[in-house]
Amino acid sequence: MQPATIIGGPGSPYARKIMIICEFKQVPWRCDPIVPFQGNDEFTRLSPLRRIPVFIDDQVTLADSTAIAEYLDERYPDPPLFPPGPAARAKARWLEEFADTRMGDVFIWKLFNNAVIKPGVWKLPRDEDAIAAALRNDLPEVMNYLESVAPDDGFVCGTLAIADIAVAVHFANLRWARTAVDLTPWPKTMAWMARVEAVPEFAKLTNLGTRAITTRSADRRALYAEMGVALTETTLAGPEFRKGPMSV
Ligand SMILES: N[C@@H](CCC(=O)N[C@@H](CS)C(=O)NCC(=O)O)C(=O)O
Repeated sequence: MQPATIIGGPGSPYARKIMIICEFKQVPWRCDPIVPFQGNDEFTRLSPLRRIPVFIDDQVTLADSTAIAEYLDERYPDPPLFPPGPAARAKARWLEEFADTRMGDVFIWKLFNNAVIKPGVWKLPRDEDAIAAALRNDLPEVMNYLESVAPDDGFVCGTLAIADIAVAVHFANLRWARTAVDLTPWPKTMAWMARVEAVPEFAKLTNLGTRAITTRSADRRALYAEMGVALTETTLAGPEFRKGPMSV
């Protein structure tokens, strides 16, 4: 099978979610590890919202991690990403939506963006006031909700499912934001996250993301080779960084 292409690097929780799912389902993949702001006109054509990940294989071009995950699960049903039964499947979808939307807003846009993207991409200062406000006003609400649904053991819908992956990917970005947040008030959630992050396919991609975001861009090709991740022959990175619809 020709490897599928994932456009977007492992620093993005949404791109990493798709890489983990491909590993989980043993779907061969290669990537063009761009950040969305680097995308050229061809990237805009493939991803009209200028977001990563984009997933391309012999049958589809998709630019949303939820649509990609559902496609991968239908095309490669084993091992399943969704639990059996309508109620459990609905719960998995709802938690994925909560993770993509509310956790994305708080963990990525209010925290990772102000701590890492602003200095790293836009050469602006790290915004400590915005980070402190998000830690005070938003993060506890998200964590309280997760604590109310966190399982006492195992995974939230029984076996590992889309919900666990979609929630857990955000915690690496929170660590990479290097805030002084104390997560001990939410022990059930953190024990659940530790179980998800220990799944080998998950751990492999968290490690790749950690190494990629701490490696200079000139050295990243060598890093991907060392980690056994195939890259596309050409890249959709353009000559300058451009803001997308959600960028601030
Ligand atoms: N709902 C989308 C969200 C993807 C997303 O927001 N990706 C971020 C990177 S972590 C992005 O590309 N942002 C660029 C922008 O919004 O301008 C998904 O699940 O794929």
